[in-house]
Amino acid sequence: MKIGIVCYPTFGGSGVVATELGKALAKEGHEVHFITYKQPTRLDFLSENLFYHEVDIKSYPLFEHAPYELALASKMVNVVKFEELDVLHVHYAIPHASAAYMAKQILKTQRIEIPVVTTLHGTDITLVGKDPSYEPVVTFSINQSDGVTAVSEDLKRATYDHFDIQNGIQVIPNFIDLDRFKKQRKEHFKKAICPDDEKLLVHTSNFRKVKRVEDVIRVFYEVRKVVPAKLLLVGDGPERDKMERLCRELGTCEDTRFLGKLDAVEEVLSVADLFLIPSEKESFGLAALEAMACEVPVLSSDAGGIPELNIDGVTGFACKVGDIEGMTEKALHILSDENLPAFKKRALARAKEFDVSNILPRYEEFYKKTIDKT
Ligand code: GMT
Repeated sequence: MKIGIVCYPTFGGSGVVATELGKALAKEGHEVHFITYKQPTRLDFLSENLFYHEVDIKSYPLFEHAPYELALASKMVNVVKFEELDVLHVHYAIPHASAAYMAKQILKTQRIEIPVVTTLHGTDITLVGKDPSYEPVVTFSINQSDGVTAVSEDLKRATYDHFDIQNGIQVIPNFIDLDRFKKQRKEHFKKAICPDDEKLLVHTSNFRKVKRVEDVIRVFYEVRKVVPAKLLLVGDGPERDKMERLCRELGTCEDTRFLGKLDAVEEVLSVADLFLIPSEKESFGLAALEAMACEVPVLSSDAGGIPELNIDGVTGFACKVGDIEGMTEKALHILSDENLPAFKKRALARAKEFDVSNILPRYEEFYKKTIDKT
């Protein structure tokens, strides 16, 4: 097939999933065309089947905000037409699904039919999408898509709860490339961070409020009172300064490191003993899956779709949002020398169920079904 993929090209989970999907489809022999405003972060290798089309966003003194959606729709029209695409797959509804709708209507006037698949990723529904400033357009463009997928059962439910949706939604969970995300031998790295064999806790995120990084630091503060431990915080975002101040207030700075944005997050995960993801909302929790693939148990909140991935009491624990006391107790349970090896083993076993080789055929089948009915 010839597949167009539209996504955010940055570090966000939806862009990562879209890029990894495109790379995996290209490896299977499909021709994949990325349409984004800059080269996707994870689009890091050359393949004869991979193409990248940059959206040109023209500015003009009259515009306070350049009309990205129009530039994107115009680029979609051109790429679909000249590359003769079979399907357009847009990741994250805002504004990709409505731009795709516009492109589809323009192409119709030129007698070109292009099926549009929209994948809902999370905040496009649970946070931003349901805001009255976007809701009518999100509802309309989901209903107008030829196929809709969501990354968890919880997100599918939330979509029907928050929007007036007549379309069917198929759940296709996120996936992981186990050839890349696997435990690597990094003993020297572990020794440098944990010279006295301390337990290593890790959190990775975009440091937005919804991630509740504060809970990570507070749980660590409590855990460290009982077992010697270190904390690595990977990523960057609006809450980072506040979190650095919190570490100073609690006096945990010497055992905490803020690493900023990292490409090779799997190297850090390879030496971790526990991954923390206490989010307020989380449709899937790709970061947790990356940790599990590197044999790291997960201490999460029970928000959104996380419990569909992190099985409570098996691969880690899923506690109530904000329950610092409960999370501390569970963290100490996992980190005990007698429990840790079994949790690590079960985390990896669970991650294997989400290997790209299991999920990719579900997207291929979904594309075929959507093309056939259009
Ligand atoms: O988590 C974010 O803020 C980024 C966001 C995105 O769209 O890039 O992530 C969402 O999509 C990921 C990939 O499907 C999911 O793993 C995340 O759980 C989801 N985030 C939220 O629902 C908050």
